[in-house]
Amino acid sequence: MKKKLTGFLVGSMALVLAACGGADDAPATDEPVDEGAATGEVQTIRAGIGLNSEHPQYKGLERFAEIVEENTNGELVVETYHSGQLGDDRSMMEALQLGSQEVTVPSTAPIANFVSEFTIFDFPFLFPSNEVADEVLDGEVGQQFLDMLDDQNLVGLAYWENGFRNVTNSTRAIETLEDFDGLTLRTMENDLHLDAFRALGANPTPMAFTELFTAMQQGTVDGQENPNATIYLEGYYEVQDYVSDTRHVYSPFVFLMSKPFFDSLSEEHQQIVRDAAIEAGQFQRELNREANAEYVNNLEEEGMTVTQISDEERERMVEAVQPAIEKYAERIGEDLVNEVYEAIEAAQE
Ligand code: TK8
Repeated sequence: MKKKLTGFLVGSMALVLAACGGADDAPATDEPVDEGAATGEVQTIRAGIGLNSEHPQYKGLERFAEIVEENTNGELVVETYHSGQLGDDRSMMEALQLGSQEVTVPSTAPIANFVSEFTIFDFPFLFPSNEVADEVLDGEVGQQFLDMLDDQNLVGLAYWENGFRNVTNSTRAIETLEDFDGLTLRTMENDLHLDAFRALGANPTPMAFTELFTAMQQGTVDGQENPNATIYLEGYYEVQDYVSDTRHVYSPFVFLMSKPFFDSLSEEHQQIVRDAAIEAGQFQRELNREANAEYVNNLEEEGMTVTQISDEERERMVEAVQPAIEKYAERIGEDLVNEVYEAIEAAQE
């Protein structure tokens, strides 16, 4: 296990360095609308996220709503909520389990508190590019993880994209491994993120996304880590001075639906919401990649110091987090971990 993981990680590090974003160019498909007889009953889908209405994640949610309402002739109505109006990721997932909310789209990190195998998607430096992530997540391996959600009263319909995460802080530019020393960084509520940032020398503290801006504003934390689109659109440049291009984790979003609600739908409507989540996800991924690539310039214009991480320093970070990765790889199980790594290698051939 140790040899394979180290070998793979160092090997893929070279790919991480060569990684470049790319728009997912899979064309959106326009399923023919089945003019089936309306049952007359209207069911409402309450769809909530933590990011604000400017973020590509919300644009994706609006696209989902359009497709579903059109293809069900209004038999399904989607109410969209943003900025944590319905709660934080964990509380919205619990609401889906209870049936008091129908859709949310969290990052994989908080999902790992419900299905621990999802931790693997937050292994630092796991995915070398957006394209490889798409191929693995949208393939058999990704579906295998979505199937694990059923036991948690959740239905995983599709993977969307949060993106490559970068570190911001208000203390110093992060250019070397040593620059992490002692920084109090907010992390998502995920044990691997805590262990990984401790291994980098930081002082991580888990926190719901909805509390993050205030914590930075009040100096409770020195910094946080998120993709550029979130850093810019949530206005973190108002309370953070430095952003470093660490790209330390590629974060998938998972489009979740309450299983009690999904099971209450007709087979036709189940297929419509599944297809809509996939089609809206392809739209969201494209918007998200454009935003993550573009907004780094906006952050500089807003006064942030943007720092690149050298090949040598990123390699040192990869090595520093290896023990944390191995600890969780043991917990997840060698077979499943190897399946993911082999799918990533196959996607690069
Ligand atoms: C938004 C979160 C956010 C995530 C985080 O609800 O918690 O930092 O990256 O996108 O899911």
